[in-house]
Amino acid sequence: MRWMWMVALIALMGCKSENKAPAAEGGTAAAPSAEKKLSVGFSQVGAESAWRTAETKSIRGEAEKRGVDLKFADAQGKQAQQIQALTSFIAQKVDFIVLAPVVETGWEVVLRQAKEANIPVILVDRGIKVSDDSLYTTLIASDFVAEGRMAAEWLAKQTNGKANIYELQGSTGAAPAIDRKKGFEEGIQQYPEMKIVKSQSADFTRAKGKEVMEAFIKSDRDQIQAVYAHNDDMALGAIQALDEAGMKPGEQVTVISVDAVKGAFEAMVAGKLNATVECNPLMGPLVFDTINKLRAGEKVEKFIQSKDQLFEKTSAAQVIGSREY
Ligand code: GYE
Repeated sequence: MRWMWMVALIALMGCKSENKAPAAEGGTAAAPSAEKKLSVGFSQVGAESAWRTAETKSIRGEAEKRGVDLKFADAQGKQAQQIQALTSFIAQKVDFIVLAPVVETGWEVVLRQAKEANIPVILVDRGIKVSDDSLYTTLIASDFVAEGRMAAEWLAKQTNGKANIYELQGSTGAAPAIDRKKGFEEGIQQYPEMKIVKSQSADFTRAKGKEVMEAFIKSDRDQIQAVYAHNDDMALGAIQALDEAGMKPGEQVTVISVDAVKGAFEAMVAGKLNATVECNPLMGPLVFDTINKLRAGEKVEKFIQSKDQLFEKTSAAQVIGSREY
């Protein structure tokens, strides 16, 4: 009988040492012990768009599926609330932090605290600017510059390289707004008759998209030939404004945006949106696969890029049924 206790004890000692992986150093991470549920703190930007709510649903749904103790915090678009959430996650000694950073800068202090607490930080969908990139483990996102370029190339073909463009920018200081603008401007550079006549932030929301477009129509009605919106929600607001002004969006005015949410496909089927560049929000499986790799002590890429494609209204009716978000 006594020898049986001995075997159990040795086995227990064996599995204990197995769980302790090397400390966080950018590409790998400490693993929580076997009996403790994996705890993850997720700081989300807010719920400003259909895209954002799809991302939240994907990450929360996957956490539930995998039995993860997910602590979720919605920052309502405010960086201060995200910093508060991260500080609380650190105090709660979570195993991992998942952060969708509302803006690019201002994260050094809190990320240094997470690093000192040996908690790896995974960035989702938006990048940050830091002096020391070991302050986060990896970024899982799309290439926003490439999205902007894709939109520009499509619009150049559609308008034979000649258009007065009105741009609806995303939230000021946010990586997708900065990079989608940069990529688009690079893409139209070679077309001297493609001009961004006016450009203004509409905060990635439908309501602001409508408001800013109404102001563009009031001041420049007859000049408006094309609208480039950094996300579908703003484009849908702009389409409403153009419709109410009797300006036939999708025909008289060419409208292109980014995200490829369901609402955009409905607008394309209705002929009011011409094209949208996909940006996949269904990050849940990739986030937790990456966490599992890190728990197993595996290295992961610093940038894990999701692939995007452009959808046009000509094929929207065939595609809409298969869209997941
Ligand atoms: O395009 C937009 C959301 O960060 C990629 O944020 C995301 C963007 C997305 O508000 O709809």
